[in-house]
Amino acid sequence: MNTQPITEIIENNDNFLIVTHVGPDGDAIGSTLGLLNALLENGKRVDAYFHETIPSAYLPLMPDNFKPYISGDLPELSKYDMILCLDFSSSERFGKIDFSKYNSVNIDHHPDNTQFAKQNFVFPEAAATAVIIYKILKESSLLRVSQSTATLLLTGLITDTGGFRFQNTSPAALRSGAELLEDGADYSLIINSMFFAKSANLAKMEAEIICYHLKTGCDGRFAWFFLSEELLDSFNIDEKDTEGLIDLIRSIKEFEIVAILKQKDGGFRISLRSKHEQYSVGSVARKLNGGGHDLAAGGFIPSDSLEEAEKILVENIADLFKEVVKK
Ligand SMILES: [Mn+2]
Repeated sequence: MNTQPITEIIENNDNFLIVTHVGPDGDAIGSTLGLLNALLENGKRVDAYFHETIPSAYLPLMPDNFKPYISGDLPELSKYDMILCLDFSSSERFGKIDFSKYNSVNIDHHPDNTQFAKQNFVFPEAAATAVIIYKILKESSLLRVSQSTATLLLTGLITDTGGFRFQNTSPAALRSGAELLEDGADYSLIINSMFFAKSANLAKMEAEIICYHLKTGCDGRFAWFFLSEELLDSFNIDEKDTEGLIDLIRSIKEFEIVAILKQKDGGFRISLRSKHEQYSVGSVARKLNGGGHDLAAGGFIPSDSLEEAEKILVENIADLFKEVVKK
């Protein structure tokens, strides 16, 4: 993983904009805010942009002085010397901007990255984009990693590895985790904010999902549920606080592949997770207008009918199980 060219870009430029994907997850937020914090602390001019407000679970991890630097409206991109695009594989994950027209740097770990920026640095071997950012900063003699930067970057690493449970938990990932702790990352703050902070309402909604909304197919090897607006409303849950919901069903032994469907933009958005590398949900997602990793991916089925979307999804998963048997 040669990150030296990115270190040089950051050292030799000023006035950055950092952006990440829609529906930001822990790695998107941790790497964006970690890099924002590091650049601010090292005297660079920098803004960050998120499409939506940051999920409330992350607020305890954010330094108080961040607000002025985080924009809710997309700023004029041409006013920045350098745009740093973190943790997203294609410009569609951002919203139809041709980044190649700007001084843009794509820093990502998704294997299906489309190299959409002017300069592209994609490291699929990195467990999280936060690990790449950490290496960029550590290799610089000019940039210092403070405790709050370390906390934000470790948040990205811990969330993208599911608390060091997912297959991307490599020796390098664990080493980066150890080094971030040595740099003063606040481990208990991260763990308490990410894993022990579920609202009672969310816990009740999870119980309702398991009891009444879960469906299974493919001889019980595939499970999914439809997360409707009505369900969210009835428990007073904000959709952006449901990132961990897929693990609710992934944690169940019997299911090898799991999915959540949400109705969006004239169709159904699908989050997919697999427990076994031979069943690549990334390959299913690519057939369903999406993409991602082998074990974690997302797609989209354009349809008004939940029934139809579920039928298409189950057929695709059934094909995946069959293909592997044939091999
Ligand atoms: Mn990531």
